Amino acid sequence: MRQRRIPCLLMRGGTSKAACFLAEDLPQDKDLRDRVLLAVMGSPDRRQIDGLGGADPLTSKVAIIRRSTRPDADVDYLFAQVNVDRASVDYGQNCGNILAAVGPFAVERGLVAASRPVTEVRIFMENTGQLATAQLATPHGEIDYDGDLQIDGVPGTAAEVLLNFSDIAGSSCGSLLPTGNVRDLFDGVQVTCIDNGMPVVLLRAADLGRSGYETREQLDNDEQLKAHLEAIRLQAGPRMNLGDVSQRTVPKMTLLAEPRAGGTISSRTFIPHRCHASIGVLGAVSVASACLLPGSVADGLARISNERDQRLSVEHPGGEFSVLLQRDSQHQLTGAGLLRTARLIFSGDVQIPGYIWPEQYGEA
Ligand code: NQM
Repeated sequence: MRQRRIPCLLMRGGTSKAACFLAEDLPQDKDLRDRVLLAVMGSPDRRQIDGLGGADPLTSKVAIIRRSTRPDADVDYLFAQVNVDRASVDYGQNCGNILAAVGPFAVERGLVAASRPVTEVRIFMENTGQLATAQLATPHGEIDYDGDLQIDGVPGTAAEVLLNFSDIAGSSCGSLLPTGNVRDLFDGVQVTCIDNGMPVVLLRAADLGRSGYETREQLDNDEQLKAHLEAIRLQAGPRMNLGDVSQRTVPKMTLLAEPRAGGTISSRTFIPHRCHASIGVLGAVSVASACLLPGSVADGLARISNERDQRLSVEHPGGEFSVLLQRDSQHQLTGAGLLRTARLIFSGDVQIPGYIWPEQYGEA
């Protein structure tokens, strides 16, 4: 059977990597599209030997982008988390790291014209129905990927991509504190359930008998801890208005401890079953937001000052992640900004076996 070729840009966005597609190049039938995306990544397979995926949730990602019909956006971005070892594709979460690649993709593919010296791309994030803006360096009327910004978790330096979010509270759960409480008790452990862009359950590492400074590998091998976290997650999910989360990638689980590298707080995040090498973008925004909430489980661990616009540094296994949180005069959160980098790694066609997308289905 004839193989299909689908135009694809392989891009790094922040500390993650994704195959990026124009929506019109993928099948419009959702089930068929999912089978195609599984074939793109080589899932289900622990090693993803037969696809582009890197055998890690952070490199088994897809961005589907189209020109927006909304007056307040230039492009629509649908994020897909392709499971590594299960035949499923999850659209129930957003991804702020891959968001950093969406602006460059839009310019590369001609969806947005570059202006000099900076191009702003307004992005509608379809997974959560919210807006973000990305500012890109385009000094010569095209994307300049080279620059001086170093972000922890990525070797070398690159041009900065400034991401801004105005209203992301309750992105998936409907409100910032979806259980209605700043603290809840599950299995005898105090947690804070929060959604400021990403649903996260926060726990004090010490309450689980851990330091919170363990390496990613140590935590990934800690089966007892992972079973305990999953038991709490399954109880927290419905209370966070996420329903049964046994097959979902949200909420994420984050262990907190006092900062020990001059930051605001120390974190270890499970996404949700493997420990993150660093921390997700919107996950970090949720963690930083909890640091400002009196009574949260971060209260007492976080080192904060009390200004209105604040830079909070979330320490993670690979360094730190800085989030700028904006608050109004009543100290309510009004927005968040942060810096990422992106890289166009490869531009070409990904080949899909004919038996996955047979000819009778026609073109995209
Ligand atoms: O929280 C991983 C990542 C992410 C998501 C995850 C992200 C975010 O690091 O916005 O960026 O939490 O599954 O790419």
